[in-house]
Amino acid sequence: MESALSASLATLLERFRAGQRTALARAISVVEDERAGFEDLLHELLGAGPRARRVGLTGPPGAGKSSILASLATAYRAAGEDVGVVAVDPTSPFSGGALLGDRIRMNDLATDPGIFIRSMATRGSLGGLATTSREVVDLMDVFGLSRILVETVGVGQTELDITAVADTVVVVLVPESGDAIQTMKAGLMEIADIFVVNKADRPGADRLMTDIRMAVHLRTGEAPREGSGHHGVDLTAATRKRADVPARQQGQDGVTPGAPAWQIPVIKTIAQRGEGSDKLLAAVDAHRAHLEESGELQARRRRRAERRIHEVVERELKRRAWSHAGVQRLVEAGLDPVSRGDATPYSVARAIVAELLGRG
Ligand SMILES: Nc1nc2c(ncn2[C@@H]2O[C@H](COP(=O)(O)OP(=O)(O)OP(=O)(O)O)[C@@H](O)[C@H]2O)c(=O)[nH]1
Ligand SMILES: [Mg+2]
Repeated sequence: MESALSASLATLLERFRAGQRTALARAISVVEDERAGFEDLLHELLGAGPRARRVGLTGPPGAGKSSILASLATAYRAAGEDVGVVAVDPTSPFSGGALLGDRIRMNDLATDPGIFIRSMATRGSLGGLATTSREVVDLMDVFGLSRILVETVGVGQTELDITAVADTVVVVLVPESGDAIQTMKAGLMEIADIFVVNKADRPGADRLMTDIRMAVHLRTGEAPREGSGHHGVDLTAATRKRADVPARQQGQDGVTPGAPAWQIPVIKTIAQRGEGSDKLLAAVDAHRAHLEESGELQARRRRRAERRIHEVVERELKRRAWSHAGVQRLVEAGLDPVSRGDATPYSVARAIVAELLGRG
C-alpha cells in the first residue's frame, strides 16, 4: 500500500495528531465514506495500537442499552476520562441522530466536550458492523479516548460482531425479553462477559436472573457459583468446541495456563434510576483486570488482528479485481456464453483469478 497522502489528508493527519476533535470527526467521515486515501490515513493513524478500554453493550431492542451506556459514560466522565460512544442501528440507515434525538438522557452528555458520540447504520439488517465501523472505533481509540462504549441491537448476527470491536461484552436483557433459552438461541450466551438484567422494577426480573444463571451453568457445564470456565483455560474445552462459537470463547491461544476462569456476573439494574450501575462499573473493571491477568486481552486482540487483516485483504482484492481492465474484459466476454449455457460462472471465474494472479 502506498502511503502518499493527499495534501488534504496530510493536513487532517496533523490536526488529528494534535488532538483536534473536529479532525476526529472528519477522519471518521473519510473512513465511513471510504473516500480516496482512507486506508492510507488509517495506516498512518493506527500505528499507535489499541489502548482504550472498549465495552460493548448488546441486547434486544428497548432493553435499556442506551440508558445503561449513559450511566457508564457519566461515571467515566466524572472520573475525568475521555469517552467515545458508538451506537449502531441495524434497522434504519436514516437514524443517524436517533441516539441523540429522542433519547433525552443522552442530551447532557452530547454537549460535553469530553465525550464523542457517533451513531452509524449497519449495512442491511443482517450486515452487522461494517468493516469501516470497526475502523471508526479504532480511530477513536488512537485519538486517545480512554473508554469506548459501543451499543448494538442484538438481532441476527449483529451482536456477534460486537466481539470484533469490544474487549468486554455486556448483554442487557429485560424480564419481557423472553426466557434464557431464547437468549442462548440468539447467540447472546456465547458472547456475554457480563449479563445485566435491566428493568428490575418490573415483574419477572428475579426469575430471569435465575434462568440466566442456569443457562450459564448449562453452557459451561459447571456449577453456577463455581468458576465458570467460560474464559481462560478450560479443561473440557475439547468437548465444548463448537463451530458457531467465536474462537475467543473457546479458551485458546495466548491464555496463561492456570489463570483463573472468569465467572460471568449477572447484575440487576434499574437503569432509569441508575440503580445497579455501580455494580456494573465494578464488574466491567473486574473483567478488564481478568483480561489483562489471564492473557485473554492479548488473545482477543490477536483474534481481532487476524480478522481485520483478512477483511482488509478482501476489500483490497475486490477493489483490484473489479477495477482491473483484463478482468473487466473477461467478465464482459463471459456474459453471453454463461447465459447461453456454453460456459459456467466457474470457468469464467477461474480465468479471472488466473488473470488477476498474473497467470492468465
Ligand atoms: N421501567 C423501566 N424502564 C426502563 C429502565 N431502563 C430503561 N427504561 C426505559 O426503556 C426504554 C428504552 O430504553 P433505552 O435505554 O432507549 O433502550 P435501548 O436498549 O437503548 O433501546 P434501542 O436502542 O431502541 O434498542 C426507555 O423508555 C427507558 O426510559 C428500567 O430500569 N425500568
Ligand atoms: Mg439505544
